[in-house]
Amino acid sequence: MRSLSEEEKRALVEAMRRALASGAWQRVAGLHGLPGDTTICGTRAIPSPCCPHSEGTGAQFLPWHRNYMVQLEEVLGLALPYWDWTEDSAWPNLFEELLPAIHESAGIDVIAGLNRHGRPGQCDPATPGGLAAYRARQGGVAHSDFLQEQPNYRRQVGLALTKENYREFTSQLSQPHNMVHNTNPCNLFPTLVAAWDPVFFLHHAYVDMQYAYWQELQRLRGRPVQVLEHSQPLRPFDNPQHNPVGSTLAASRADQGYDYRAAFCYQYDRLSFAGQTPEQFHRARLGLGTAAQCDASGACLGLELGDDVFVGVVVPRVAANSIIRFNLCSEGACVPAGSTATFGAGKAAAVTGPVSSSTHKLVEVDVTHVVKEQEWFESVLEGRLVESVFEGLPPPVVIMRAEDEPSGGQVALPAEQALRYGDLLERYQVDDFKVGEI
Ligand SMILES: [Cu+2]
Repeated sequence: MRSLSEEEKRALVEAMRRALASGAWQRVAGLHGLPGDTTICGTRAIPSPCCPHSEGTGAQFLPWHRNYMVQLEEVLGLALPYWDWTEDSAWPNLFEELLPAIHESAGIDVIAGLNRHGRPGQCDPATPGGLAAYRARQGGVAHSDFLQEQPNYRRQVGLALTKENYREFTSQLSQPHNMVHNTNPCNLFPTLVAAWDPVFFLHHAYVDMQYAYWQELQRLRGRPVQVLEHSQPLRPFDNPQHNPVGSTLAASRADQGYDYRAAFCYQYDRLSFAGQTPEQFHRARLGLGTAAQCDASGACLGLELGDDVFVGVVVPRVAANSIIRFNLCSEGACVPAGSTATFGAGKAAAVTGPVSSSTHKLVEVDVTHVVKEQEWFESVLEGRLVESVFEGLPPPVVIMRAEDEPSGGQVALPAEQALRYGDLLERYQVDDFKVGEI
C-alpha cells in the first residue's frame, strides 16, 4: 500500500469504479456473506455464508481468502496491494471516494447491516458520528480502538509465524486478523457484510502475504503446509454456476492454491515481516541471527535468550465477533496484559458442555514483555479474564516455553483444575504446582 505511486492508486480506483458500474464488484463482495445465496454453502434449513471465518477447524480460512482475493483481481484486471497493519497505524483511505457508490449499489443496506449484527447506530447515517465518522475513518483517520490495539499486532503475527504446523499457525494468525476486523466501527466488523468495505481486500491481501511468508518458512524448515481438509473443495469456487473465474475454478482446492504463482499468476515483490525476509526470520529462530528484532516500544519477537511467557486463553471455535481481554497477576497485583478476539457470523452462541478441542481452542498471547516490565521473574503468575462475552470458560493459563521452541511448554496448574480444560492442554506439560519461574 505505502509503496503505491499516485498513478497506481488512480488506476486501482478507476478499475474499481468500472467494476462497480458493471456490477462485477458487487458479485464478488456478495459472495462472502450477504446478500449472497446462503444455500450454496449452507442449506435451506441451516443457511451459511461461504466465507469460512467461523468454521470449526479454520483449515479453509487462509486458502479460501486466497481464492477470494484472486476473484477480485480478475474483476479489476489489476493486482491488489496489501495493507501491512503491523507497520501502518493509519486506516487505508484508498477507496474513500467510492464509498457512497458502494453503499448505494450493495443491494442491501451495508451500513445498516451493522445495526442487526453489531453495535447499534454506530454507522447509521442518521446518527451523529455515524456515516460521517465512517467517512472520516476512510479518510485515513484510524479508529481509536484500532490505534490502541495496533502495537500488539506485530507480536501476534510473529508468534503465529513461529508455529510449525498449519493448525497452530492459522489459529494464532486469526487473532490479529480478528482484531483488525473487530476494531473497525463499521462494515468490517459484522462478518456477513465485511467484504462490502473495500478495506477488507487490502486487509486480506496482507493476510495472504503472511500465509505466503509462512509457506516459505515451512519450506525452509522442511515442514509441510498440508492438512487433510486442504484436499476438499473451497465452496463456491468449485461450482461453475457460481464462479465465472477460470483460475479459481481450476484451483478450487486449498492444496491446488499452495503454488499461487503457478495457479493464480501473482507473486509478492518481497516477502517481508518486521523488516525480515523468511530466511532472516528462520535463521534468527535457529539462533544464527545477529540481533533481536525489537520495535520502538521495546517489544521483541522473542528472539532473545531465555524463556518466553504466554497466556493461553480458551475461546469457542465458533463464535460471533467479540474481544476478550485479560490481566496478568502476581501476588495480588494485576496489570492489563493483552487481548484476543473472535470473529464470525451469527450469535455469540453459548457453548455449553465440557471444554474440548472439538468445540474450543487455546489461543496463545505473548506476555513476555509484560513480565519483564513488571520484573515478575520469580513470581507466581496468574491470568484473569477482565472482559469476555463467554460464560463458564476456564480461566487463562500461564505458559512458560523456551524461546526456540515453536509449541508446547510448561503450565503450572493444580491437577484438579487441569481437568476443566479437557484435551486443550495436551501439547503442554502440566505441572501440579503454581510457581512460575523464568
Ligand atoms: Cu477476514
